[in-house]
Amino acid sequence: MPADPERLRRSAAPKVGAGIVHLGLGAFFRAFGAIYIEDAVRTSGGDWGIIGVSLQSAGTRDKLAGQDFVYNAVTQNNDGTESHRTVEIIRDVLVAPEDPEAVVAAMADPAIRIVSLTVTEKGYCHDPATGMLKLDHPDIRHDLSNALPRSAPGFLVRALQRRREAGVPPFTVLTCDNLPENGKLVRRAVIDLAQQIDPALAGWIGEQGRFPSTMVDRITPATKPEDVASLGRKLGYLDQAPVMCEPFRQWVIEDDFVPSYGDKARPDLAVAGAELVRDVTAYELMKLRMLNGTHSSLAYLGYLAGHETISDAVADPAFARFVKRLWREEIIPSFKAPDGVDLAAYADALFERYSNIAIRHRTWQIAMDGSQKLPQRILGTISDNLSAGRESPGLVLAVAGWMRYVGGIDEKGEPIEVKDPLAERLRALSGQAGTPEEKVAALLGVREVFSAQMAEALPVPLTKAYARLCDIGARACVGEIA
Ligand code: CS2
Repeated sequence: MPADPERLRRSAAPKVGAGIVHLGLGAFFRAFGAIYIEDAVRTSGGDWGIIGVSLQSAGTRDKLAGQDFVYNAVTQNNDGTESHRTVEIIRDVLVAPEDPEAVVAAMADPAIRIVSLTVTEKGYCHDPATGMLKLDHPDIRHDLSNALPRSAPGFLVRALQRRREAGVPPFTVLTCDNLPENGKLVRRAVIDLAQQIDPALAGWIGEQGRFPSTMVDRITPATKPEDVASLGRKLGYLDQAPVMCEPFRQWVIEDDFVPSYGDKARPDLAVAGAELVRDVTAYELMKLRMLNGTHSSLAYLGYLAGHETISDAVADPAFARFVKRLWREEIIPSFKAPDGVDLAAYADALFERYSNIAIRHRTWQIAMDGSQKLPQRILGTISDNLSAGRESPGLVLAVAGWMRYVGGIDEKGEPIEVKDPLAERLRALSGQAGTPEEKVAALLGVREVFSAQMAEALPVPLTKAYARLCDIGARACVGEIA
């Protein structure tokens, strides 16, 4: 079936000018931020076209370029029905490794007022346990001595440097990754890096830059070849780069954009359904702990138990009881709800979302990069429970599940393809240790993941959970706790 850009392009409306550069043009942003921004422009106007940047490979650009950067977002409902819409807000896609100068130049263009990011947890080059920029990270070391960067913080700093030299105000940095206080985190990374390059630049960014924190939420599994084929059959032409997503979406944003742009500082996101608030912290905690924390728990334990997707896992009664117990007994008591939010109802809604059988969200996909995810998703909850004298047997089992997973061998003795920036080190640590106690101790020693306090508090319950996992398997362990 051929591609047909003419049919894909929905309207003959004139293209809006670019106002946003987005770093990390993956499926999530195309199913989420791009749609909010397009909806805002449709209703309220503004030059908010998006220039996407792929920081790694040319794959997305190559697919989108052949169809004028237009693609379909397919919403998959639990009853098996689907709807799709075209998204036309992307103006261009740049591939950073091919031409980093073009990326810095695009970000330095005075028409650009926002640089948004979905570069995943590891893209910030920070230490997950402390939140500090890793000055010894290979990409950061490269960016310190080269004007054309590789890392996301490097691109932000070099583009801000160029704007300052040209007398142009900074852009707002709008991070959309699942990290706690994500605005503060990226601000610190940018200022720390700028400080090494030019302290005056760091001062200027600190004073004039804006880094609102955000809470982002929409389940967007990776697009599979069968999704492309099935959409093509429905449309009668090929869209090579559709994105698949659930109906639900929520975007909570701190309303703190670079003031000198006045009412042109951001699109009218509220009209598109985003919530603009003063402080997003409570929403972030809720989402990271309740959604992402249980996602990761289901990912490791579910994968070990042989469940391919989240919906498969929660269709298993033992896992369904387990995840509900996690919310009720361990997660909800650990933090304060955002004003007016009923956490029990939020948990019920999450369970419904997880049960959507049309969304084939693989446990393996969510299991990726666990070393970067565990602290904010699970360990913070365990730590707060410890301080309050509460136990967290379910979350401790999830951490034990991660430890078993990164060992690289599943319950049938088959290899696991572990994707994680620390994968080799984690596997070696686990492999070299003999008994469950030694394995747990070795992995607890990984300071990027576990603080000294956690490493001291967890050996006994974790070793017990890990040994039990080895003895009776993940499904039975989940059943024991649920
Ligand atoms: C998931 C998230 O892959 C993962 O780690 O937990 O991508 C999750 O689907 C989103 O945060 C939902 O908003």
